[in-house]
Parts: sequence; C-alpha cells; structure tokens
Amino acid sequence: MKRTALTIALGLLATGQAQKVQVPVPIGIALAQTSNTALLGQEQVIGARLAEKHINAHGGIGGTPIKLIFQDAAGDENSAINAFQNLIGKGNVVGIVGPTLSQQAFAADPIAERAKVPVLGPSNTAKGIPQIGDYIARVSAPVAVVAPNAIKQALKLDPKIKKVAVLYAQNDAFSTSETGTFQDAAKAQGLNVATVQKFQTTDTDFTTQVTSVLNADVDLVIISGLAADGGNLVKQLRQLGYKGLIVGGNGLNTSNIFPVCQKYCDGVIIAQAYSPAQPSASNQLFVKEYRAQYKKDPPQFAAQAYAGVQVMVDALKVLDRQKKLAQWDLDDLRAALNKQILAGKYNTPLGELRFDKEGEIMQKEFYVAQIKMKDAKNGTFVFLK
Ligand code: 1QQ
Repeated sequence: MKRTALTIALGLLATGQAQKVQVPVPIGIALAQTSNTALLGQEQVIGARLAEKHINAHGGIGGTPIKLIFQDAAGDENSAINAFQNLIGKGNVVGIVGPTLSQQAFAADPIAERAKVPVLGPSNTAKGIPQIGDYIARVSAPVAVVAPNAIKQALKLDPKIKKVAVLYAQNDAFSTSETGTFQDAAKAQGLNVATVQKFQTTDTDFTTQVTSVLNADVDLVIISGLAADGGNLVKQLRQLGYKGLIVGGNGLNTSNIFPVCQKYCDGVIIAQAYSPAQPSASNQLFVKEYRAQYKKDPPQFAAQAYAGVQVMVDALKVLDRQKKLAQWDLDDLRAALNKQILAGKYNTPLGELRFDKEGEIMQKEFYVAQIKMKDAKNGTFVFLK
C-alpha cells in the first residue's frame, strides 16, 4: 500500500503534472504550405479550414470549439518531422491530420506513433501507410483501389489501346507504389507495358524519357509523379509529338497543374477518391460552402482534408459525451481518441466511411475525371464516372 503510493508519487515527480486537454481543442494540421508540394497542400489547407469553420459554427464539440494548429510540413521529410514534433510537444494537439506526401508520412508518422498521438493521413495513398503503427490511419484510399479505375476508363475511351508506356518518380514513395499498381493493372487488362521510364520529382527536362516513349510507339502513357514534374512531363510529351491518351496519377490531381502544362493538360485522365456529385448530406453541405467561397467545385484533396478533420471531431464528440474534453488528461484522451477513430462510422464528403482494425479506410465509391482545358489557363475536371 505504502509502496504503491510512493511509486505513484515518484511517477508524478518524474513526469510532472498530467497535462489536461486545452480549450479550444487543438487539432494539429501538418500540410505542405510551401515548396512544390504546396500545389497539392494548398487545397488541403482550404479543406481543413472549411471543416473548422463549419464545425465551430455548429456548436463545436458539445459546445467546445476546436482550433486547428497549422505547422507547415512543406514537401520534405525533415519539415514534416519538425511539424509533427512541434504539434505534439508545443501545440499539445489531441491528434494530427497530415502530412501531405506518403514519402513524408513514412518519416514523420513514427514520431506520432512513439508519442501515442493519433494521425489521420489526408492524402497518403502508398501501400503500407496504416501499417506504420497503431496510431496511424488514413482517410485517403490507397493506390491499389483508386488507380486502376483510370486505366479502365482509358480503355473505354479507346478500346484499341494495346501498348503502354509507364513513367514514375523514383525518389517518391507514393509514385513508386502507384506505378506498381498501374503496371499490374495494365497487365491485368491485357495491355503490353512496352517501356518503363524513371525520373525525379525535381526534374524539369524529360527529353530522354519522352524520346523513349515515342520510340516505343505506345497508345497510352501512364504517369506517377507529383504536380510540377508531372505537369512538365505532360507538356513535354505533347510538345515532342505524343498524340495518345495520358493517365495521370494522384500527384497530378489538382487544377494547380494547369499553369504548368497549360493547354497540354487537356485530356489527362485521373482517378478520383471524391466527386462533388457524391449525394451524402455532408457532401452537399461541403460543396455548398466551398462553392460560396471559391466559385467552383471542391477538389479531392480539399474533400479528404475536410473529412480528416471531421472524422477526428466526430470521434471526439463521442468521448466528450463520456466526460467533457477539458477534464481529460491529454495522454488519456489521445489514446482514447485513437481507439474511437477506428470504432466509428462517419458520414463525410467522401461518403460513408469507416476503418479496418489497422486504420485502413473503408470507402465505397470511386470516380474518374478528365481534364478539359478552355484555354491555356482555365480548365475543369469533367467526371467520366
Ligand atoms: C501520396 C499521394 C500524393 C500524391 C498526395 C498529395 O497520394 O504521397 O501518397
């Protein structure tokens, strides 16, 4: 009895006083606000901010508002690690939505895992993300279930496609994962993968790769890279004379590539884990609020970031009903939140979703869109499916 009391007292001395959850409830957002990756991250920041605004306008969590704490995770591993460390140690966040790239998630998620802070990946689609640890889940469906849809649509548009060229950024974890899926899917569709070309996300000149593609005389090109490199590759393919269909992967999935490939973006086919036409009540509200502010339909990355914040808040609402959040010890709440995220079912702009026991998203609907350019600057994603 005495011994137990002493052990507890020593424990408290060692750890300091248990920290309570702050009000407004801090949720960490570690996204690419700068660097080339901000072409993708900007849309996520918009989605997260819209979620915060919507949630706080509707009573927050049982009357307690939330506060998103932003740390720029840029496009590299070290920035993501620093962002995570700041959010966990200084921001006292209950959980983190981020980072933008899988390449960064493999480096930064283990920091959260060790600190027992739940992470929801808003756009980490490489194979193996939820398996990083018990505290890691994602609202971004993996390449394995999203990417093959684009090839199927390409074949619907042009059933005569036989030969394919595949290109990917070899220094990026998502791109290497996605190209594996693309190559398997192409072969499963009976296509001949005539050439596989590598590049770096930092490359700006793709003459060598494009020359190989043209020599292989293919009728479909499939690209796994990020926005700036991917956009430039599309542009150079067209400028050097490639005429066939182009499938772009998730890294090209933003209207922010329009200034890069301009009129040459026209026709690029990209699979989607989100559609503005998704009929859920949650999505209709999201679309309305997004349109009111930005005068266009919301893109996938904004919808996924919105869903990430929403899932965290929905799970926090359940815990708040057990005991008001401000009365929880922060460590206890982080652990309980992680369990609750995995236990719940959520109505989000992505439709109804839940998680398997590893934190993998279970999502029902997927789509494919094709870029239609009006002129060199303005274009839209037209949904084919
Ligand atoms: C990943 C991705 C990126 C293209 C999202 C921005 O899917 O890194 O996993």
